[in-house]
Amino acid sequence: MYSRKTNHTNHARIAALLALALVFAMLLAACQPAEPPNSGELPDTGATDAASTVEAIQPTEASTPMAEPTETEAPAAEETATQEPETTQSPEATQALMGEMTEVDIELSDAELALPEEIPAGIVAFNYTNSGETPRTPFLARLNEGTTVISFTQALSENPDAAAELVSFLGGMGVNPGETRQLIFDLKPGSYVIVQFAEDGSTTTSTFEVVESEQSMMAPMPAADVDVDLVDFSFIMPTELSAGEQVWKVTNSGEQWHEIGIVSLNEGVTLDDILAMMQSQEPPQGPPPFEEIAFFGPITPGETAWVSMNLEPGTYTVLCFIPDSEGDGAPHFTHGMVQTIEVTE
Ligand SMILES: [Cu+2]
Repeated sequence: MYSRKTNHTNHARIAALLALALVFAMLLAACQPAEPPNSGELPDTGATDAASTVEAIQPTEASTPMAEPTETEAPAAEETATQEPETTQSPEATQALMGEMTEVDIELSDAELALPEEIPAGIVAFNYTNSGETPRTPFLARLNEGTTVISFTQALSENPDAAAELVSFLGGMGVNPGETRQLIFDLKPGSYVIVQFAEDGSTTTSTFEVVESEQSMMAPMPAADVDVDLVDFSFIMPTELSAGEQVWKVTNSGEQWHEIGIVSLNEGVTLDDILAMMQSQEPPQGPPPFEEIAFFGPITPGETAWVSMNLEPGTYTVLCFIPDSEGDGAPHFTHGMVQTIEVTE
């Protein structure tokens, strides 16, 4: 099995990953999804044919189960739209032409993020750049109906359990120093927050409004190289992938929140070792059990995101660390939400 060299400087990154898992273990303990799954149905523009794209990249994997487009029968949730007759577009949200997706460049830092006040609804790309010294993970969430930015930030500082019930998470991604990562979402009108958890336990919340815009709603869905369907409890995705820049279309078709942790297990490490490490109260001893390669999540049921991945050739383990909020509270990977993937040139 492919294994990277043990690198003790990875301790901090692994601590950060586990801290995230623990943060969300805390957030989600005994906490059911705050809303019934929203309709995951997205406008069918006919522009995206993910299945044939993947088939073209991996002709031998044509029989791999692919994610089906999510269609739930639940009525679409009431939108918390602030319906304004005129859309005042911030100069920071770049929307070049009619029908093109909006792009927002975001410089990650400890301070509140510089964001446009308003972003047009529809397909929006967030280009996160980390010019700092430490890895960062900005989490995007939509405030549920009746939640204000003030009530959310208050809840976050007083009772994270309560705060988690006030939002729908669209997903965050680990961004290493020097990297720019793109995340694309299909945003409904409403109030949004980007939350960052610092290693000292403090949080930074940055806000923006998504407003209706017929122009941006016409943007087609991005093309995807890989379809990933998150269900309770497994990853429905190809097991053989191509190295290099790939767009993963990630949909949560389950009933619980999910996330994607991509790690390289060190030799001899088992899932039981990772579980024991997560449940241990002791500071980590010895070499870390794995190297964190990439992270995306958490994502609320019914939501879809397009995630830019850039994997080197190798064997990786894909894990969901979110605790089973309906069952025993153990991380989803202990219930089967774990998969080995082979990445080749
Ligand atoms: Cu999960």
